[in-house]
Amino acid sequence: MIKLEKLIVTAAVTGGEYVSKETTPYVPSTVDEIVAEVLACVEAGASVVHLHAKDPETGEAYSGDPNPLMREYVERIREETDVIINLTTGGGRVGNPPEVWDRLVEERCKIGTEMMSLNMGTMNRWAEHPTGEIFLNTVSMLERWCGYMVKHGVKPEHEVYDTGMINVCKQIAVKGIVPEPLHVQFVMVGRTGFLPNPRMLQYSVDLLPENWTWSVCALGRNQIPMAAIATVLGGHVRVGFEDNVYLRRGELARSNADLVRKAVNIAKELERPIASPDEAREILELK
Ligand code: KMH
Ligand code: ZN
Repeated sequence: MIKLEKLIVTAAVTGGEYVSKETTPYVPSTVDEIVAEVLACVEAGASVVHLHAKDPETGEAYSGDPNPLMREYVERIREETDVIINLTTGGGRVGNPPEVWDRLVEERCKIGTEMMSLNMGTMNRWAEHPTGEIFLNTVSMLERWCGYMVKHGVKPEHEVYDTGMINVCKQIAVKGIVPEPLHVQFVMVGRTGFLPNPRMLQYSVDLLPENWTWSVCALGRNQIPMAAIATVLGGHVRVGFEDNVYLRRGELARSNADLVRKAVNIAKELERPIASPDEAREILELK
């Protein structure tokens, strides 16, 4: 039986280290641009927005302490809308050595975000990245960061790139570090992670405990097709510039809201209703 729970659409509007004005001139970069883009995505049907801190001039990942900028995003967005905010922990590391990451993450838990991404394992990077060729997310880091999030009432969004990371999520749950049900996002990046295809998704969903919620984030031209499959299977979806800047082959999307509209229109054709931010809070059991 396909669960017809309302669909949570997440818009990853800013992108991290891989998205700048070089990638697309449409990436929101100043506080005003980011707030406007968030409002456009909410209008289009997004109930969660995922944010990284951006250099206002270049649209590159902000280098230095990202928390003051993220606090400004949160405060400005809160003045305008009740969308769920989901701040990154994978980004925000440029110019910040590992020994300060714990402090930055714990501080970030206290600036009003309801969710934060948490990458459930260390990975090789295939593309040039300002923080080097290893994406460091050790188990001890994850356990500490989950602790901060639980302490400050922030729901982790467990970013899972392969089936091994599903086991890490289960360990986190078994050890009582994060209360169940967990929320998992299958990040179908190809390369060193999940191949973006229906069989891989179904196999991975079947490995999750029944009551956990899950979402799909796929890159480039796979973003919308995998969102469609997740919509049919009863999962939730993430779209937006962080993972894909194209509206269709060869045409840049002028706004993240265009990508939100694509996902929403597919859901409507499939008669899968769209969750409001408050309905999403209920589904995700946000405090
Ligand atoms: N960049 C995405 C594939 C994070 O920001 O911590 C996953 C992500 C992780 O958004
Ligand atoms: Zn991110």
